[in-house]
Amino acid sequence: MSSEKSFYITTPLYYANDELHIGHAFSTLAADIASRFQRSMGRNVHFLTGSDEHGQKVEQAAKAKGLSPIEHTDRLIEKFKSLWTLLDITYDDFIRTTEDRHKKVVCHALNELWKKGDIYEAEYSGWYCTPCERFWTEKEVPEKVCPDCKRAVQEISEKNYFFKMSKYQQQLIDHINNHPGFIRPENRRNEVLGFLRQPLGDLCISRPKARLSWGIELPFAPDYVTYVWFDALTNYISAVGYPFDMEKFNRIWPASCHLIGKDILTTHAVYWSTMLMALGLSLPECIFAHGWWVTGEGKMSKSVGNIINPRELVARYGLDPFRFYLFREMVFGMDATYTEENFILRYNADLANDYGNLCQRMLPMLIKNRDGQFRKTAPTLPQSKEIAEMAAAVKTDYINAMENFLYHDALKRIWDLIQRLNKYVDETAPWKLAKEQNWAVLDEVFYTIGESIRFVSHLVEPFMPHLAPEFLRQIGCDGQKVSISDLAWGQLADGTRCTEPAPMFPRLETERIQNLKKGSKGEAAPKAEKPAKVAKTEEKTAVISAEDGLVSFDDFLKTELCIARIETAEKVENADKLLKLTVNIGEETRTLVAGIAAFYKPEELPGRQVVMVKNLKPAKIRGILSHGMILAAGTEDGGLALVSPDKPAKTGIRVK
Ligand code: ME8
Repeated sequence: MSSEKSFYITTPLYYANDELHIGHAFSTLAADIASRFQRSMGRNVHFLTGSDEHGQKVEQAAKAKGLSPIEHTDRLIEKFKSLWTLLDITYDDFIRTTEDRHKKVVCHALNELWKKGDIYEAEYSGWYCTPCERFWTEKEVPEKVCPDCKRAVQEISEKNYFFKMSKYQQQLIDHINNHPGFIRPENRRNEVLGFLRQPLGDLCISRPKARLSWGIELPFAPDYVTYVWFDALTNYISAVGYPFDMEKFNRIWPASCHLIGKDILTTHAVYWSTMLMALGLSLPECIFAHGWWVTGEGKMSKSVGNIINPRELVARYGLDPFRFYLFREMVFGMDATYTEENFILRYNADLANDYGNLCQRMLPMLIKNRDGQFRKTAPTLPQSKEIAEMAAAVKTDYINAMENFLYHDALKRIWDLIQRLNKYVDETAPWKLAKEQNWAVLDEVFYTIGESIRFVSHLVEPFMPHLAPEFLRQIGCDGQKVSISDLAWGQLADGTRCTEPAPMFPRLETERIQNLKKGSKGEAAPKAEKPAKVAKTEEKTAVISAEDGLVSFDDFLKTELCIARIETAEKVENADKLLKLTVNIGEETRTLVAGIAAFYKPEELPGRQVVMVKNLKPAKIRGILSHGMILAAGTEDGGLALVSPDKPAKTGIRVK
């Protein structure tokens, strides 16, 4: 076994209270994609996932089904694992918090902190939220509802055990400041630093058995069980040998990345980090908190009834398109809105048209004219040289993006190459070259295309582990394994013979989109439903205001409007009214600053289509080069409504 430090990646341990949905699938797929990528770079990978099985939520779910908690979790865990098999998740270990190997480490950690005086006993009264299993202070709950889940909280007074979290506050702040990559993305890092500006309280880590019995007993107080978060977080070390197999532990720990959703950032960045400090262990290299998948009704949750079931999507569209879609659509770190229409549009555009079509168009022509053989030639056409150079640049950008969990950027760069390649086919017109029997140039064109398909397929494999090898098979590189770090232009061997292409991504019927729309609850209705009045917003540079008097028709035509799709949105520092947006307008991505922060939260915006003025001179706003304006109008009630198409339009298309 190699003694090299492993790339150790973890997912959250999902609560074993209910079945999993695409949000959970997304986190686990993200860890799977990172693992596959790192393995292809030649690193040892340790990928951990599992289940969080103690606590009130699980106890209540079991009770509702008339089962004991362990009967309930045993059943549910089979479903978790079968979903991971369906999604082809290549995890190395699955830890359950009910396993002995975990429980004894939790007891060890509790004992260590107790002996050290970092856990103490005290009378406590506070406001308790049962579903979230946490206490709030008087000040935090002025309305007596939980700030997280909005349900009623109850006042409870009891003796409990506390972890001296406050003792590590400054050490944690210093660590975050000294390790810029520790909490990612940057907005989450700022959020944690903001949270740490307030004095940090101590953490109640016990629950009296009288109230909750389903948990790990405190080794020094048998009437209590451990708080579910203290229990669950410890999994990241209990699963890799701490403290009983330190040889293994030292090979794997610290984690390269705890991949989590933004909902559990505080527990990881603050509770877990201070627990590790108290135990004298190193902190993970990175905690990456991604955004949420939301639907028209907000974050997915059982109680809202807007759950998207990953099994259904895989059954309908296939595993690889499902994996691809989630990471192409979401800017990792931001929220994204799931709609099936969007899925179909993406599938048809990126997979059926761009990637799938290349083989479909080219390979029959290669078989007909050149006996299916790629003949290796040095690039002579300027476009062939450009593509060879672009492939190398895309690989560098891709590796950089993947090392930093920027999946969206990685896929975007691959698709830049695919789109360039489709253009190359149009420019070089191989069908004409064949007619003219210009074999030398035709061979060069086919080689460039074949080599690019090979290149792209290797890069895309972590996302599409089944279809990418199928593309390789079709171009005659069946079973080819190349470490991404070794991937280089020109490795497609002379004389490689392609096979008859099989359709890879049959176009999805747009009829289904029509049906979805008819059946939909007006999701695609215009956003500006309230009667809009023309209003001037304060940041005139950022949001266009239509109050500047009359213009001639010719003047109006000078303004080029287009459909822009918002990719990311974030607050502009020290500017309450401004949001920095990146928008996709088809052939390019633009950055612009919009004065809409008082009306829209950044997380509500990604995925929305808006109308944008395209041909506006760029302007610097708060140091950011803003290139474009989005249209909005004031509403009767003093709000602001963004102008959007009333059904999904082609991104980038001119508005006439
Ligand atoms: O919090 N979009 O478990 P959990 C994206 N047991 N990701 C989502 C999502 C959504 N709509 N919904 C859920 C717990 N997730 C604890 C964790 S860790 C030691 C203990 C993903 O079952 C995301 O990763 O509520 C989120 O953080 C996690 O599921 C919450 O899973």
